[in-house]
Amino acid sequence: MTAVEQMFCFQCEQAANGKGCTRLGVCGKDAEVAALQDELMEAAKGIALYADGAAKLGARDRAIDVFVVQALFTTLTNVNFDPQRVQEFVSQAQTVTAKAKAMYEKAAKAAGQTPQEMKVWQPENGEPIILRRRKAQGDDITSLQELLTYGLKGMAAYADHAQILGQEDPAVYAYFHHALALLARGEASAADLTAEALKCGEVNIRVMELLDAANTGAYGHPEPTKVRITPVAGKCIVVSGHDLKDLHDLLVQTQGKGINVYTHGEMLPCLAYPALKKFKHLVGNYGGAWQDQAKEFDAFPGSILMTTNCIQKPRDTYKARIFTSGVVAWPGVTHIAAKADGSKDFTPVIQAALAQPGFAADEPEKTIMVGFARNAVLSVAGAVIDAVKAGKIRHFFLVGGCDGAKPGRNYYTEFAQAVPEDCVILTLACGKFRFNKLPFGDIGGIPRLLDVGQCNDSYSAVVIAQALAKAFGVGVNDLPLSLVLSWYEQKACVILLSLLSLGIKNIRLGPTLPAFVTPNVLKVLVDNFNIMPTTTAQNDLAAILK
Ligand code: FSO
Ligand code: SF4
Repeated sequence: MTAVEQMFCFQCEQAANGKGCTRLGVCGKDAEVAALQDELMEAAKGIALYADGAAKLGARDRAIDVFVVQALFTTLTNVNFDPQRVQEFVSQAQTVTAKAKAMYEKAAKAAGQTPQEMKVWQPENGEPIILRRRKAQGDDITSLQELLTYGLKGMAAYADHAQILGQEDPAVYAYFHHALALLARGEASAADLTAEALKCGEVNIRVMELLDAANTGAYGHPEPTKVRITPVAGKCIVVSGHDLKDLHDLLVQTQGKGINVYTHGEMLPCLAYPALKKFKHLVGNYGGAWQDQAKEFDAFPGSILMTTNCIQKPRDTYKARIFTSGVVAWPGVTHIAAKADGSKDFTPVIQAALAQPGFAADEPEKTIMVGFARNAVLSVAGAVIDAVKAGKIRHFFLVGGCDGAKPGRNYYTEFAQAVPEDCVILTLACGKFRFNKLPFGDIGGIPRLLDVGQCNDSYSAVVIAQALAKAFGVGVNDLPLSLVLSWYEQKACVILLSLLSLGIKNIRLGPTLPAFVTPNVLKVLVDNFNIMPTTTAQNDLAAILK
């Protein structure tokens, strides 16, 4: 490390030079926030040591559980860029540590045990923590530690969304503490860390199930829905991120105010939920994936609500009319905080929308179909299975995952376009904006492009694959189904771990392999799961259909 390397972060696909961000994150995260996030991660591990000890003695505290999850979510890519907000978490962590320690000691005494001294692994010099661990423990161990860490961060995002809507499982929180405590001790071997990363993927399936229950329980099962993707005349608010409750509560608060609400990015699938689409002023989707937001928000004549990742540095042109909620934050951007009862007052967002001109006129109507989550797809499973048996559907492709700014991501557009006409594409997450406005037609009434939902709806895709496997009496790996995934941040990491934990093989992953995966760790993934980096759309398609 040179003197100018003030930070080190390689947790996302944008890691500078495919190695790591060392001065300023490509995402915009600066060295101050990077250091605070590192500190927060270490603090969360310290809390987890006590919470894990307590959990083994049957004691837990929900407030501690939720804090740890939100601390992890705060450190996810493109979530919290505000040093003040991250510092608040770090300061709060001290109180939570003391609380967790007291809980553990009380539980130990009640069990007639002498409380153990909990020692967080403490590196010795002042470099960014990942570099220190690399020197102390080697690249491969650090790589596996980070694989598990990013799995936990991604899982935390899903767990937080689920708990906001009342779906929690103490066993999931206990697992967070267990895995973080294992990282805190810093003693696990490569084999143990590999096994733990797969375990994290397995636990994440439970978390995704909770999230699915949370969303469908609150807003009904998504149903196939034709949605407008062009603006209509009038005042407007656009909602981005992944949080369904924020959208719902904003729709309630904007009712009768003459404001149209649009989804953006990963909020697009919200237009298919019965209890959300019933609001007539939820008029459609505006724009595409997260990396185009600066241009799109600039041109949006209303206010903007960012409910989760992926926020980018707001331009001055819209900084005063963009708002954050949940764990998202950007310095100088107004944050809509939750009150003690969890409710949020979106008045500032509404006032900002009313102060803007809105769209002057309707643009010509264009629509796309959304809403092919598990309930909708499985309700026509009979027709799908018949079409496969009759040879009308040759193959299924799950082309899903995150979008990003790199030119190599055109692969996914080219791939989707090259998929033969007798094949069906399932898609989810924000990568679909590369192709979801293209015409794909249908096979005997079954649309060739089925939008399963957000990355947060990956559970739906797993359930669909498992149901098809059951119907055909084969394993998921034996289905005529290929997974072609794009990754960007840590939610994609944990989805990948979940798929591996289910034994799913032959996944193609792009646009580049993670910087934090060393050649030795990659070899383990290739040897056990035959993970393949994407090459060219034509080559990969030909290899799959051979
Ligand atoms: Fe995309 Fe961003 Fe949903 Fe991610 S908006 S990249 S995997 O945060 O969460 O798919
Ligand atoms: Fe770099 Fe990604 Fe880390 Fe941001 S999150 S600092 S872009 S590796």
